[in-house]
This record gives sequence, structure tokens and C-alpha cells, in this order.
Amino acid sequence: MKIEKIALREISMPLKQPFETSFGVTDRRRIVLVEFIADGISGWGEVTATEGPYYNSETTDTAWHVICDFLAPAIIGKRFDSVEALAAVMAPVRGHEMAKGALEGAAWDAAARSGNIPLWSLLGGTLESLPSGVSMGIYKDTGVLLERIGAELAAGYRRVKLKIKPGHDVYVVEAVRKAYPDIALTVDANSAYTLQDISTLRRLDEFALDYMEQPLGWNEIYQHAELQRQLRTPICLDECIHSLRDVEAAIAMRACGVINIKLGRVSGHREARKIQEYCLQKGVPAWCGGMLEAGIGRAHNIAMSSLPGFVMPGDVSASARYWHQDIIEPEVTVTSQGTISVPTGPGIGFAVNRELIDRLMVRSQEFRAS
Ligand code: OSB
Ligand code: MG
Repeated sequence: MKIEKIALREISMPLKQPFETSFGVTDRRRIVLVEFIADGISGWGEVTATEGPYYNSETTDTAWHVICDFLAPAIIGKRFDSVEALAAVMAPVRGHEMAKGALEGAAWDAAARSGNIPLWSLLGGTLESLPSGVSMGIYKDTGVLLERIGAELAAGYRRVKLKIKPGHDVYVVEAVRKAYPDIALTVDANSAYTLQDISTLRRLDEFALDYMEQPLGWNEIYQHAELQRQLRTPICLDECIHSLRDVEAAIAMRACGVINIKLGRVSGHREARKIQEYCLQKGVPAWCGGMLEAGIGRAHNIAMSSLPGFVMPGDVSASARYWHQDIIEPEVTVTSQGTISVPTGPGIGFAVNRELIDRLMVRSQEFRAS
């Protein structure tokens, strides 16, 4: 494919309600969308970076900078035989996985659309009905949390993940487990604890959690191995995993029993595909994480989740849980069985609502082949 045009658009989208994690409260997302025109066909990607550098080191603005000043100039006007070749041109840029992942995503979508096949099938997906879970932010009022969980379970969702932080952990998990004794339940600390907190973390062992997600430092695989030796509950790594190499190290060190794969965090579909294949080979369950994506990111997550290594329910849920109106049509919906069906159309399989994107847009930048 020849990259004839790259259009960047930043949109600003208010969440229906604030989402609180151990690293902060988000009430509005600033999202960078990438559109490629390659051989006359559009492909779309979404940057999953957060507004501030508190999940990982990337932000909406670092992604904008790195794409505008380094990545887009390196690929505009060039011809690529494969997505591999495009990724190779971006490889000299260290880190900035989420910036690269969005460009790779746009290339995959364009490639699938030009072959007139769904992206999930181009990636080699086999699963057509994807089990879906919910990530519940931190609630000050546990009664409200219990009610919201009841509504999500009634809607069919297959797994509930609770955000926790120091001072807001054991009592919350205890209340939820008491109210819902049999549900698949997990917790996610987003790196809020240290090994000093071992006594609290060990108390969480009592609640039959499917896993405990990223309790320790965002870049601390080794300490998670020390913690895992002292816990029955499998640790699931999120923030620590940027590549297949990280997964190999984590599994070799026995730092975790489960892997959360996020497309942006691992720089796109290529690396995500390698990771899920490796997890399958090693018998380590993987699942697809979320970053409060708008529809384009959500659609890419769905395509990725169709690969056979995604054996646990993911965080990819209905558009309407987060957005008044999503930027794709139709919006992502979840069946009463708590599943998402892979789309049948070409590429990401959803139509992009350009008119809504124009209304939400706060800045834009275009690159054209000369
Ligand atoms: O750790 O999984 C996380 C949202 C923003 C940043 C990090 C995380 C999350 C979520 C939300 O848990 C998952 C979703 O998109 O529904
Ligand atoms: Mg997480």
C-alpha cells in the first residue's frame, strides 16, 4: 500500500459518568484518531493514551507530538508491502507504543478494507462470540457500587472487575463477594501498592478472585514475582507488558498467571498477536483490556479479541456504558448472554461517523504525499 494521506484529529468526548482509578478521575477523554488513505482507501486507528502520564508514560499530547514530528513524516508517501514493513520504519522510535499502535491499526484497517474482508479474519481470528466483562471504577458509596454491579450482571456481563486502591480495597471486595457469591470477580490496583502492603494483598486471597491485576509498580515485573510467591490468587499483569519480550520474562519469572493484552500498550495488532499465541502455547490465559476507548479503538479491540488466545472475558463492553453517542455505527452492543459478536463488514466492520467526529474535533493535522 502507498500511504497517500495521514489525517490526525483530536476529539474531546465527555464520559457519561466520571471513571475513577487509583491514579485519578477521568470525566472527559481527549482522543487522537488516525486516518490513513492508502491506494484510495481509508483506514482508521485510535490512540489509547490517557490525558496525563499516570497509567503509562504516554499522553494524548505526547502521541500527537511523536506522530506529527517523527512517525507520520517517516511513512507519508512511502509504499509498504506489509504492515510488518510499516512497523519496521517506525521501530527506530523508542517506546511510544500507543502512538505507533494507532498508525498500525489504521494500516491494518486499510489492508482489510482493500481486501474486502473483516479485520478479525485478516488477523486470523477464530472466535466469533466474545465474552464481555465490566470494569467498575472506584465508588465512594459501596451501596451504589453494588446496585451498579447488579445492573451489569442483569445485562448479561460475564465478569466484574473492581478498581481498588489503598484504603479502598478489602472492605469493598468483601461487600461485593458477599452480595454476589458466585460471580467471576477480579480487582485492578493500577500499580497502587508496594511489597510493604503484603498483609492487605494477602487478605484479598480470601475472596476467590480470578486474578489480581497489576498490584505493584508499573514497570516492576521482578517484584510481582516476589509477590506471586506469597499469594494464591494469580496475578494478572497490565501496565508491565509492552512486548512479547516482557511476557516471556514475566512467565519465566513466574510473575503472573494471567496476561492483560492491550493493543496500544503493546504497539498494535502485530505484537498483540504474537503475545496471545505465546500465551496459548504456555497455557497462560489472556484477555483484552480497555482504555475507555471510543468506537474505533473498541472495534480494533473486538477484532483482536477474536484470536484464539483470548480465553478470558475482556474489558471490551458496550459503547453506551461510556458514551452518549459513539463515533461508530452501529455502536458496540452486548447480547443478553454477555457476548459481543464480531462484525461481518470489511475492515474494523463499523462505519465511522465523520459528522460526529467533526463536531467533537478540537484540532487536526494533515500529511500528504508530495
Ligand atoms: O487498568 O484496565 C485498566 C481504564 C483506563 C486506564 C486503565 C484501565 C482502565 C480500565 C477501563 O479498567 C476498561 C474499559 O475500557 O472499560
Ligand atoms: Mg488494568
